[in-house]
Amino acid sequence: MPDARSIILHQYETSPFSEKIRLALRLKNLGWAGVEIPVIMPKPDLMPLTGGYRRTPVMQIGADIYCDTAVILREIERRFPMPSLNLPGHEGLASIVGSWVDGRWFQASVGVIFGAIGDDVPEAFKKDREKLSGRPFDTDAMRAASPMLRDQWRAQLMWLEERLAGGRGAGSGIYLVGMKPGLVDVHAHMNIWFVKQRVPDFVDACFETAPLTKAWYERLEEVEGQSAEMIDGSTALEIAKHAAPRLVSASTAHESQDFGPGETVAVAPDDYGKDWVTGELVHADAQRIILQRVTEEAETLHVHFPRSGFLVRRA
Ligand SMILES: N[C@@H](CCC(=O)N[C@@H](CS)C(=O)NCC(=O)O)C(=O)O
Repeated sequence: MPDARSIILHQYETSPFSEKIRLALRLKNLGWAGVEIPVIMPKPDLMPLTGGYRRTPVMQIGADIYCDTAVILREIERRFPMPSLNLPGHEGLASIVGSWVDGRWFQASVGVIFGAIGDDVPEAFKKDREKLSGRPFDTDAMRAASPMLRDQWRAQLMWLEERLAGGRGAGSGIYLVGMKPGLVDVHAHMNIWFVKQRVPDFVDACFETAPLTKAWYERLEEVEGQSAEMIDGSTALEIAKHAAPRLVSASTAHESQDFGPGETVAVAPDDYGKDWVTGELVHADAQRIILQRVTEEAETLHVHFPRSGFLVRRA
């Protein structure tokens, strides 16, 4: 049974961003608990924890709630540093690669997948994603754009092939940076996994001209790690309720908008699913913002967001 120190990942099986975290947990051989959350809204057990952030995954450790894979990976590395995934050569570079794969390559992946299977997608899913993105879920347009998106997708896959083939000096090896898997590999794996789940023939065809990437991907897939203990959302809420957030020094130094600790602010993603989460500012630095929220269901929580990709305003 998980406790206040356990990693609880609110996720769903088919979510590529969740798979990014699951791969990191496998590589670090960490035990974790999982809550299978709904693929579409409503998410009644998640909302009390996040205060309105609906995207997937969310990590919980006791009464600390981590929204977005960038802040989740940072926290996993901070709390469980050994074995490290932030190996020499991965520092900083991993976040740069993460930003690329979460943005441009993910958008191409979505187009490739729904261009292929869009007609089989349930109506409720389409409606939910239209609301999330603020754009029509137009399967005809996706099918029409599919050949071009496939080319774009393969072009990005070939960047990995070039990296694996290139440079025989320091830093070259069987992973993207050297001889051991690290955070750069964790990020780069996500879209291949995502498309392979839904359109495996296309990925296999791309692999024919990317043998090093195929071997690299298969090496990562062989890592077993620990299996999750699945719990339900109400158990996760109980764990949060009986835990206290980790102590953190109140600090908002160098804030360009002059926020002070204790001020009420709101945070939202800047791309899609722009749901504002309101709370009392506890801490803000260049990479992270932490809001305190007092809730009926889980008492006091600290909700963590990354800075890049998020907007912050006075509430
Ligand atoms: N920047 C976010 C992106 C997360 C994201 O877009 N996840 C997808 C699923 S893999 C999502 O939230 N879809 C809508 C949903 O699950 O409600 C992160 O890195 O965690």
